[in-house]
Amino acid sequence: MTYEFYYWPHVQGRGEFVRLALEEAGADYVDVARVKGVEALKAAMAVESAEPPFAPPFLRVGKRLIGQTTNILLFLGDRHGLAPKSAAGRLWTNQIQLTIADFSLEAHDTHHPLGPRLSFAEQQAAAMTRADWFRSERIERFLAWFETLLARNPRGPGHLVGGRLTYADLALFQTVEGLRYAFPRAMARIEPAFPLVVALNARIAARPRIRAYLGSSRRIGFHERAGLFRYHPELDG
Ligand SMILES: N[C@@H](CCC(=O)N[C@@H](CS)C(=O)NCC(=O)O)C(=O)O
Repeated sequence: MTYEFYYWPHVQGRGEFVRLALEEAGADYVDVARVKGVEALKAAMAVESAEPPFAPPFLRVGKRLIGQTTNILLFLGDRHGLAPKSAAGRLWTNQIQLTIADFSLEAHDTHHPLGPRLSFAEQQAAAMTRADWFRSERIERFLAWFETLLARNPRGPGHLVGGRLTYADLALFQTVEGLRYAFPRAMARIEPAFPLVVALNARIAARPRIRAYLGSSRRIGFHERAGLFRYHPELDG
């Protein structure tokens, strides 16, 4: 079965968490808007359904449209062995993923603290205040939590959950990569204190399917003006 994945073309955004899971799973999928254009995405959203998604990303599985990034990952985790099988393990992985969603939204809010209707220039003063807090407190608070999970994992520090890769490992990888892109100076200062997170990142990047994906044209690059993680030198430091 071929999944149809729907997200804004040319943007990593939240869609990238799903793309990474699809790629690691070796799933058969079409990134619809990248192939057919954004109109195909809008058309899928406009279809009358009793269960329409609120916003991209969403995944078509047969007749079903599954929305919300974390919910899509819950589904893919079960289907493709990217999550534990037990209810407790699935819940814990979901909890970690929701925290990654919080973290990446806070990263987004550094460049657009007043929302997407105003340009960066129009909200630069607020962005600098928000970014200062993010850099001085929030990055460390989140990374310390992930470092603790790795250190306390009864199956060892190789993964966030249990002894095998989960979608949460992939999502943390994407988040750390995004932070390195958006806050290179801050991350160079902060990340050495979190060696288990750094080591996990390196292992994810070296996984054969992930390495192949990152080197392919399917991987959209980070961008200064699009996505959750954007580089503005004024916000780094
Ligand atoms: N919590 C949702 C957020 C979805 C979301 O905000 N999608 C953005 C793109 S990343 C969008 O297109 N939003 C349109 C809107 O909110 O009207 C998720 O994780 O999927």
